[in-house]
Amino acid sequence: MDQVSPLTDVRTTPPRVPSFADYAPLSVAEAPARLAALPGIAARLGGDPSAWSISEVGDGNLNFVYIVNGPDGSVCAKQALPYLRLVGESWPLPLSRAVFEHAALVRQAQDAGPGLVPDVLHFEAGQALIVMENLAGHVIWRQALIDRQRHETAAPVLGRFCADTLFKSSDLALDPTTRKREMAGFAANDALCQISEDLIFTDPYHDHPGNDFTPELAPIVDEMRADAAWRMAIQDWKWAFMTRAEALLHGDLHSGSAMVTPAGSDERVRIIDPEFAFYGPMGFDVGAVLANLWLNAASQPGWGGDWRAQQDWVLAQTTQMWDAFTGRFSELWRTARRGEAMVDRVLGQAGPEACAAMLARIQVDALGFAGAKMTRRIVGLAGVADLARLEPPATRAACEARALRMAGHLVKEARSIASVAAATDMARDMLGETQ
Ligand code: SR1
Ligand code: MG
Repeated sequence: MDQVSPLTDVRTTPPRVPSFADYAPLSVAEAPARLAALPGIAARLGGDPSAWSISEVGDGNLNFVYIVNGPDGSVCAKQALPYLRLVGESWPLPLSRAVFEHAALVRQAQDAGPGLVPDVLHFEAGQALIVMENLAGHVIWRQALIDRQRHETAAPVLGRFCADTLFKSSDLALDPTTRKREMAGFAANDALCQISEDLIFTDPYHDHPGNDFTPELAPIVDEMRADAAWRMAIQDWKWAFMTRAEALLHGDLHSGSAMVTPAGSDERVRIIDPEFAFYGPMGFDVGAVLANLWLNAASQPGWGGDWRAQQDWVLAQTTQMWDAFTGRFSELWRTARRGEAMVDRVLGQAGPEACAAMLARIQVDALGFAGAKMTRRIVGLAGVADLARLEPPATRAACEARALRMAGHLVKEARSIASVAAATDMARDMLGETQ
């Protein structure tokens, strides 16, 4: 048997939402004094708090993030706000998302092994505050991809991360009572689930004020909305997202949720920001990684230069990711299947066949969700920089149109695509300049 650590020890207490009666948002001015009062943080930073440098660096859509540097070290303090940073106070959002993010980080650290998610140094539930190690020297993978840096390990690491975290939080690995308590605990992250339900599966498909697409794309968006098969398929994927509580998902596993050190022999990959964590279909996280690679591949003609070579490299990462996922999932199936689903006392010799069948189902889901996620980033609120930064708009729209057509094929035809490699071949055909 695989020497995995006991799978239930970080799961004795499902996430619970505390009172936020004493919540007070951090500010650059107040943060040193408040952080100095936290156990271990002052010692890690060293020196006098008045000498610490602090900057707010959050570039995500939801939260404030402070980097604090002292003479002996640095930390990253992430605090949820009672609203969505991207939009402002007119879009309230519960502070409880920090509780689910912390709970997910703890579980991922155990399930995926050391060094893949940031170490949590301090968690203050009532302040919606997570103090973590500062990932100095890392950059967001999305930016690295835009800069055409080639991190050979990022996609395989993400594939393995998905296998470890999804398998080990599911009924394949956990006892049924623990799994159900976990699912119930994370079900209270409903506000963030609803963001995904709206932004991914609903808003892009009708005239919603939050949508944000390149005006030149309007005729293709109209075509999409007129396509009954597309509308029915996306609602089927929404149904799957809302009802199939298979495993604890990261929930927002795009290329902006991974950080990398400079490409090369000792490159490192970290997975961050699981505030959308909840129990959902395994293929959702896998599909998110595929989608963001395909979106970057779609942007390549727009960035010019030797775009074909870079597109080929990016496309190769999708099969690398999938192969790493299936390889590790199959290994865990053989060595760490201690749950009450898919038991050998019933499967007998059919275990490997059952594993292949489950991976085939996850593949279908991953392809369908990938199409859904590509569409939302092109048509809906919160686009991706890979495409959004392309100029002029006509160039951007050409790349986005190709990506949207591919997305439609994935959403509608996921069941008839033979493999991730076949989808990648389709991407090579559909995302080239001549289409
Ligand atoms: C309204 S928040 C927009 C998006 O940012 C996050 O990264 C999630 O993907 C969310 O849908
Ligand atoms: Mg995020």
